[in-house]
Amino acid sequence: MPRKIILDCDPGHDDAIAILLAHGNPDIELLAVTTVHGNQTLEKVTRNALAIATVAGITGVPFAAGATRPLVRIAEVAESIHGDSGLDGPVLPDPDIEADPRHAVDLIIDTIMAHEPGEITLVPTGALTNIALAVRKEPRIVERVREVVLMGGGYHGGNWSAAAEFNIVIDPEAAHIVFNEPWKLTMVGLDLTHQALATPDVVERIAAIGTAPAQFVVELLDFFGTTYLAAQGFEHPPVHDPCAVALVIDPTVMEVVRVPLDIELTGSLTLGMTVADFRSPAPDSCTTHAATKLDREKFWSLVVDALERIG
Ligand code: PIR
Ligand code: CA
Repeated sequence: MPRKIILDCDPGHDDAIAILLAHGNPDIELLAVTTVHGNQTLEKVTRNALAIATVAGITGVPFAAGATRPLVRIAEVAESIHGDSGLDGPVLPDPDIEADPRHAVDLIIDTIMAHEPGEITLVPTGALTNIALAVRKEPRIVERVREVVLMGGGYHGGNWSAAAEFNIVIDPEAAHIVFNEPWKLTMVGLDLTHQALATPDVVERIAAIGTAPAQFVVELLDFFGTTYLAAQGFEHPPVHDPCAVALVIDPTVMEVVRVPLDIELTGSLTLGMTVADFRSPAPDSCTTHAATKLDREKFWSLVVDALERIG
């Protein structure tokens, strides 16, 4: 049985690859794609999501726009990394599908409540605003989802401040809500995703596929590599968001530890830090987990295989 997921994202170069991985992998059933402010404005990332659906030939999956800004803070975008469109690099097609008229929060709630308990996995790869709003609007989703596997945070440090990662720090109050609910939650954070570097051999494997979606990914990675070098000094760009999808597909693609996690809301230097308590053993009540070590070969094979299937 394929794993049913809702992908809540802010495309975004790596979000785009996460959508393609979810669509192209036969062990994933993509139930909905929802968008949230983040890498760019909600309007731009939603348009990007629809353009990605067009590139990949995704039909019959609702795409719905969600929160335009964080719960408390002023909206912040990652233009230095993702460019003015949020998905700079390749020429984006005019979308051939329209956004679902429902708000993302309602689509998330309705989809979860219409399925059996334990059926749906939430995969957030952007700020957690939509997920936090959904929890507050319909708290029963917490016991109904199978698990939350998210890209965000990191126990070693940040990329948007010394202590905090972008998806968490742009809406730390939302992250605090999501991390403190008693559902199974796995943080696929920077500790893990900085091992998923798109090195030249990986880009060559993708280029060799020779299809339009694969070429689209090559162009995404080319732009992402340039900005990641200029803005963050990375020789090769880390491809964060598909890592969360990969963990849902294959639990052996990374090592995960059960560890208490919480979100710092008051520190002047540490706002949005995902604080991990590695004093062991974790208490029985602990339902949070953190990804630690990636099997790079398995991961990139999943990405390449999915792109080969999309054709
Ligand atoms: C990536 C992102 C934001 C900022 C930088 N510097 C790099 C986006 C990615 O889409 C990913 O979900 C997460 N936020 C990584 O911090
Ligand atoms: Ca993202």
